Amino acid sequence: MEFSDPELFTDFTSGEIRGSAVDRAERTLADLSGVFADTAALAAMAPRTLVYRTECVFPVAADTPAGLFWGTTFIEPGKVGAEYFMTKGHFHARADRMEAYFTFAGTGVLLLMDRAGSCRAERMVAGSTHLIPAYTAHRTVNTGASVFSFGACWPSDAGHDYGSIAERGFGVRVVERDGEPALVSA
Ligand code: M6P
Ligand code: ZN
Repeated sequence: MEFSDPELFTDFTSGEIRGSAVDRAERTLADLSGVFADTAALAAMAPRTLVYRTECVFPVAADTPAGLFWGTTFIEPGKVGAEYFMTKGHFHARADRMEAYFTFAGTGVLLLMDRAGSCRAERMVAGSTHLIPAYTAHRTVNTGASVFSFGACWPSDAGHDYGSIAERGFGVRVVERDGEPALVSA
């Protein structure tokens, strides 16, 4: 028997994942309609502006029970009006599934919303580790001036429910006020 080399590497300063099976995806402003509050500011921006990208590893098919997915999300610095760039955000389609987030670089906020619409906002800084409970929507926000990156590990049968947030909205937004991030009820 011989030692084998690892198939995947994660650069813990940036979150970049290296390996043959890395799936890359991008979300531009055009992919995020309905996400940002200031539609006039949005209309003045280039629709192809990159908001975030993901590098993910899917070792099993989606919906496989008891498998794990792994990935990094990189959110660009930027705002639409006063509102910082952020992810679409989702509940899990199998809503009882948890997820782990851990920050590599930059500064951000993890917004959490339970099924009753009650919200929390946790600061994310390098090394911060966030165990997202079941039945809890999650969205991440880049509140800094550089790329904000964080890792994620979630069950392969969790799925994404974007529809509930599209219908009900997220109960809190993160905006810049006097040069600082501030929370406002939505
Ligand atoms: C993390 C994980 C992924 C998610 C991604 C972007 O990497 O939670 O499942 O897809 O963030 O978030 P969203 O899907 O809400 O745009
Ligand atoms: Zn999730």
